[in-house]
Amino acid sequence: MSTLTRLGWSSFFEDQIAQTDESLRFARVVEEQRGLYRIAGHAEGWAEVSGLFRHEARTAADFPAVGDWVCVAPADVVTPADVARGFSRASTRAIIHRRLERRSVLSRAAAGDRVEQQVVAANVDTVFLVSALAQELNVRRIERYLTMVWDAGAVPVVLLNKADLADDPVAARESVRARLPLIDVVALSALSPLSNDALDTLAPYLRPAHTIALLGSSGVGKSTLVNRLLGRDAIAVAPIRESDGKGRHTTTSRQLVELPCGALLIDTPGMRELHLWGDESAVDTAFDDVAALSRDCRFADCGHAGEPGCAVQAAVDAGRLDPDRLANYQRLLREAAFEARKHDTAAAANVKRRWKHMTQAQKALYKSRERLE
Ligand SMILES: Nc1nc2c(ncn2[C@@H]2O[C@H](COP(=O)(O)OP(=O)(O)OP(=O)(O)O)[C@@H](O)[C@H]2O)c(=O)[nH]1
Ligand SMILES: [Mg+2]
Ligand SMILES: [Zn+2]
Repeated sequence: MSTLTRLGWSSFFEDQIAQTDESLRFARVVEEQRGLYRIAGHAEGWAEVSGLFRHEARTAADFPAVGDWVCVAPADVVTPADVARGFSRASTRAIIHRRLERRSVLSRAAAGDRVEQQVVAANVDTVFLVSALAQELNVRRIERYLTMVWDAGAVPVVLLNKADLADDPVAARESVRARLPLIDVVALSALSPLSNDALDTLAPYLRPAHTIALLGSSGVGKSTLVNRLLGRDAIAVAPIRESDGKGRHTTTSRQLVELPCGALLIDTPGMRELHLWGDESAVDTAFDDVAALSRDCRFADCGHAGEPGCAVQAAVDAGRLDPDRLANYQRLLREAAFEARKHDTAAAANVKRRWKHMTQAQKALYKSRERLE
């Protein structure tokens, strides 16, 4: 397998470069740290985007993210010969001139002054949605993420980690399975070697050049699982705080690692709550001050637009809430509701696409089972 193929290159990307300069080199972003990108492929090491790239980018989502394929100019590439001549990879940065179109993209709503789309991972085939059996499972929440993963163009798999802490992990898994009949659901413990049962279910996904992103709240054990699958401790994990059983946001950057089996795993920092882009509750998180005030409104469905007994409007009148902030909140809620409706009208198409994904995944599953037998 060529280096690029090993890293997940496919005809989807090949087709995008048919007419471009042959001298360009291609690489995949395997790590991102504050505007610097570690790349692998035709070029290796750290890279940054060109001035023109930066100039033309309209939103944060336009910039490369882990999993993206990018073009770098050959002059910028540090070859092994350059290194032999004394060029150090640390001091020479490749320049990224272009990001190829994404086959799939996982985004979340990033909370700041305003809610912005933040790309969590690009060109992902499968998403391992990780929950911990230590806490009470919220299947409705998992269901919502499933839809969003499908909409992002990836196939979701539900991983129930920390089976060692559950009274009856098999029953827990079966009840989730009953609710989500189309989805592979695995109960496992990342602290011990995976059971044959867990490996059987995961094997079809853990195949060469297949990109898998791990998503889930902080502390559910995503990095521990990556280390388990890697067979070594490559990523730092931290103990759960005793006081509240919550994680500490140990992982702070996203990174793609190649497993011995050839699958490509993207570890992501846990979100306090998993708020994917297009999720109305993401707006509430970014505006939790407004959301908290609105609990005191007389009507549960108060639109904070002149209704009697509106606690939010009262806070604005009293100068305790910036009216611009309220306006932003309302605009974003409308946008999120619009997005949700759009998804509803596209429901038929989604179901079709979902089935296509499912049948593809099922096919792969049966094929790999044949191989295993
Ligand atoms: N009992 C038990 N503990 C686990 C298991 N998997 C992970 N842990 C522990 O849970 C804690 C958090 O694990 P991490 O892997 O850092 O969690 P994470 O999801 O990567 O967290 P963030 O990086 O903050 O998003 C660590 O103390 C792990 O040792 C498991 O299967 N069983
Ligand atoms: Mg982690
Ligand atoms: Zn109100």
